[in-house]
Amino acid sequence: MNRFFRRCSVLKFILLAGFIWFLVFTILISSNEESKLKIDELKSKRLSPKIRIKNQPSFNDFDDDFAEIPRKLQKNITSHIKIDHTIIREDDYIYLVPELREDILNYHKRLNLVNPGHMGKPVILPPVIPLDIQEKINKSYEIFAINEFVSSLIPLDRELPDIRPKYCHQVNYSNNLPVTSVIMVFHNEPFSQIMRSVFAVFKRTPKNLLGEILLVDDCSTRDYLKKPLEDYIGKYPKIKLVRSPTRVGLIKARMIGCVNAQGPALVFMDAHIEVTPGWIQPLLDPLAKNPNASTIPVLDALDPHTIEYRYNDNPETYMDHLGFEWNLIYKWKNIPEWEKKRMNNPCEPIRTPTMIGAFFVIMKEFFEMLGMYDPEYEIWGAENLELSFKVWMCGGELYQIPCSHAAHMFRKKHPYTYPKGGGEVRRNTDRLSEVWLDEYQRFYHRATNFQNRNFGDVTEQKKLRQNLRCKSFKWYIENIYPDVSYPSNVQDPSPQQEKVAS
Ligand SMILES: [Mn+2]
Repeated sequence: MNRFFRRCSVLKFILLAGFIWFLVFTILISSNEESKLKIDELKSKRLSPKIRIKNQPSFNDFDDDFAEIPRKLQKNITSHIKIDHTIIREDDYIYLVPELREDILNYHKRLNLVNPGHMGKPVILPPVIPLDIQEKINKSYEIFAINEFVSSLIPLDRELPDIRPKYCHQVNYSNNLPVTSVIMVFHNEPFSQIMRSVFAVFKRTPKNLLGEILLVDDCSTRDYLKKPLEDYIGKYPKIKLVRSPTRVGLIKARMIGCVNAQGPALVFMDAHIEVTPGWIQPLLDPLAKNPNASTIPVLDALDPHTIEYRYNDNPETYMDHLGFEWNLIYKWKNIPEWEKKRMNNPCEPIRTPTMIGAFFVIMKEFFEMLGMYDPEYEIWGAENLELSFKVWMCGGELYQIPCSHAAHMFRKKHPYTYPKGGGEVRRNTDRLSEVWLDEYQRFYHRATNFQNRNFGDVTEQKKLRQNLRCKSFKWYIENIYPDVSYPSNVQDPSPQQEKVAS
């Protein structure tokens, strides 16, 4: 009898276990189906049939690549490449030097190139190019909107000039700089570009300051970003890879990065950026002094055709800072006179009203305290302004650092069509305005013809602002961004508009 019962319970157990397995399996399959559906849905929405073209490139479409190129680089600037550069102490900057593949060396020979891209110089191809190579170049533009073929010819850890102003070499930074997690989000970007961003960090970050490089894959579909990437970065224990199983966009992918990062400092940078010698210490120094500070470097540009590192080293014009216009899109601005007066020398951190989206540094704890980003923001846009307002209004400071330089790839075109026809950016700025602009919202409404657009629920964000006891937008405008420009027909935007920042 006893044995019978035991058998019975064994049978029950087997049946139950089987059932649970079946349940788990079904749930797994259906959730997978669901995520597939979402991606398909997104894909099908992305291009309306009218503009669907053959070989439609898949870009890092949440990104700011179509954003404005800094004004200092819009002018017809020729680059001045200096030869001298900081000597890298080997014991401080340890990384495995990436080797040039046999086929790459072969292209160098065929195209008569010697150390292409060295010191940030443009790669100039001969006037006559063999047909098979021309085809590769054409394909590069088709797929990536940059000359990825040329990019792949340049060593992944190429040398770059030290373009810091002279004064920067004499600055003593805190010897208590925080260890950093560098977070790079990518979606279907070229291998050479991602890895050159990674190696620039490796090569120019003292090993005691670099905790990890966290690559966040926002659901890339290209094969070279799957196992080949894993095999490649397997040699580098400091590189970690997190993959999002569904496409979540830059904003959420960065939050995934933050959650997975060790910190205590976080560097968020696009996966198409090259940092130059001495980049990190001046960015971390203000954070060592005030953990509620956030910093951005001076942003130079990578040329999409020649992969040249382009910069402006004229001390009169090489700095711009960032503001915004009333449609809540950011705008490069001249540094106001009072800010120049406040500084003791031209290389001090400059207070900037807003930050660039491509690159910033913040303490993990502060970023989390600010609620990271509004998680309802979609695709791209407004998140850099949101974080800027939060930093300034909720107890922090935001600085642009003249002694830190990095170049961002500004692509020539942005072929991406937003699933909602661009409505995403507007929806984001609608939310931004509703939560943070207070009585200044009327300028935004006027600038964007706001008439009851639906931007979803912002209760949580308003609650966060209240809980953090953030300052008013009036305070922000008067103290941080008094040089904001108002529409010409506005007589009296704010009674104290004339007040100059303290
Ligand atoms: Mn970018």
